[in-house]
Amino acid sequence: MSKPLMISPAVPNVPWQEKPEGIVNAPVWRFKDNPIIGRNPVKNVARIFNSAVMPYEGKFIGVFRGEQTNGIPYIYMGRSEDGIHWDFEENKIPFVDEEGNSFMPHYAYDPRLVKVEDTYYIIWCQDFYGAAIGMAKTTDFKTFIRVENPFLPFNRNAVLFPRKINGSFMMLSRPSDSGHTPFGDIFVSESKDLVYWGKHRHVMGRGHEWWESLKIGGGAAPIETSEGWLMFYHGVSGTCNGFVYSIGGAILDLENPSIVKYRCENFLLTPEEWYEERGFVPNVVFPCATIHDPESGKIAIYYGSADSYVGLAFTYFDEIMDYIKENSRVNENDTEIGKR
Ligand code: BMA
Repeated sequence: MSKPLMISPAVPNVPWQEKPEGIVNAPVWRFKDNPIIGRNPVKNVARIFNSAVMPYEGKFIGVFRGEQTNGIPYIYMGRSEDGIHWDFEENKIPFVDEEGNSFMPHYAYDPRLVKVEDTYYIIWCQDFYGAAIGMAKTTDFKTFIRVENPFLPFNRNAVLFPRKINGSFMMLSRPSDSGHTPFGDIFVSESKDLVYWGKHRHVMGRGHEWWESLKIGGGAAPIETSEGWLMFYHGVSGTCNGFVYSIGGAILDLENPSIVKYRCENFLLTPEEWYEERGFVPNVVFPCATIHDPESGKIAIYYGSADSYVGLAFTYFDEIMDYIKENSRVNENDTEIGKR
């Protein structure tokens, strides 16, 4: 069988550290200098976590969930030369409406950042009479124009695919409640114009496996490959001491991403290190972005840890594809088209 190919622009400077000796049977390893973003990283922000980054003009740019010292989350911009050391803007991203008037959400968290064609989209969770998906677009990271809220409340964990599929924007999301949501599956919706969304389809249900048996949600923007969309997502287990968030991996059908081709039954990363187990919310690893390069096969995964820090983990494309396929266990409702 021929090797799968990653289909995305070259990024020769993916932040990187080789796999340490002694890590056996685990395709994802942590950066040894984690966390890469510590507490009180910028004026009036106590913690940055659950944030998304991407390559930009030979360097890196990102949108960061900053928990302000008044406890309210908002989105801040950051820039980096190497994807590891970040400088943040002191001011929140100044969202405007189509007419250029200030249009700030009440709060905003868990941003994802995705480039589709020539435009960068930020997708986050905000208040829309309850938790719902917010969205904005920019072409220059100076003007950020809000796009009208795509979905009804309640919803979280939305992320766009990095290209249109059969002429439509595609977005993953996780319908929820407005609280801590003790349930949740991943769905996909499509739109020709980012205004009207439809053809909502079920992608994946919470798993058989305990680490993702309570709820799951989209994470990083899916990576296009010759075998389907490689998706890093989060899966949650409910324990007697609260939720535990782990990172999972799946491969979705290229033309019909509501069909799951492979789904790894093992978590790829689960809280183990102090910065994942100890913090504002213990036991959380929450992926929001990858930086990846088709030539070297390097994939750097950015994840929030313990709602307090940002961590970085790595994998090789061939290794993660093989691991997901070798350990795949798909449910009946994963492999169906998802329109009942
Ligand atoms: C979810 C979201 C995430 C957070 C997680 C753990 O509901 O709010 O931002 O990381 O809970 O607290």
